[in-house]
Amino acid sequence: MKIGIIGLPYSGKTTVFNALTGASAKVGGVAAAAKPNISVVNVPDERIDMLTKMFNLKKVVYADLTFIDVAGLTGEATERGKDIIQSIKTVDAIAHVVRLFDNGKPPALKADIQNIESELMLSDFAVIESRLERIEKQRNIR
Ligand SMILES: Nc1nc2c(ncn2[C@@H]2O[C@H](COP(=O)(O)OP(=O)(O)O)[C@@H](O)[C@H]2O)c(=O)[nH]1
Ligand SMILES: [Mg+2]
Repeated sequence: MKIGIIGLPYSGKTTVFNALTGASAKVGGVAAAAKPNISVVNVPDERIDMLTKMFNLKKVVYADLTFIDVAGLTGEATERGKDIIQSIKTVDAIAHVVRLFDNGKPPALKADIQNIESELMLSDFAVIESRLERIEKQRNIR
């Protein structure tokens, strides 16, 4: 399963990514154009441990989770934002990190959530528009 971590810059995405995966990706002040951080972690499962023992298995395969920490969503629908949204199209779930700590600016929970959600909606809207255009073209050909 793949999980994409999104949120505004400096919201704590990479900090959450590091906490979840045990990685040590650079936090704070990472260039928006930076490549996404990707890490695959095993999901420990006592039931698998029990079965491994019970059947005396040599190889243990846990389920794994892939976390993708993307940099660069700004809450404004930019070309770069589109690329980033493209890169999370393949994920199974999106984890939206929202800043609740004071970093000089007080938290603005609602506005921050709305910013990112609008960006996602605009991106969906663009997909719908081009799909409608395509359907319209096909209809005219027939
Ligand atoms: N006080 C506080 N600082 C945090 C917290 N999470 C992240 N930070 C700091 O906020 C800055 C931005 O964090 P980062 O994970 O790089 O955010 P990103 O840009 O969304 O990836 C860094 O200096 C972090 O150390 C938190 O929960 N509390
Ligand atoms: Mg980051």
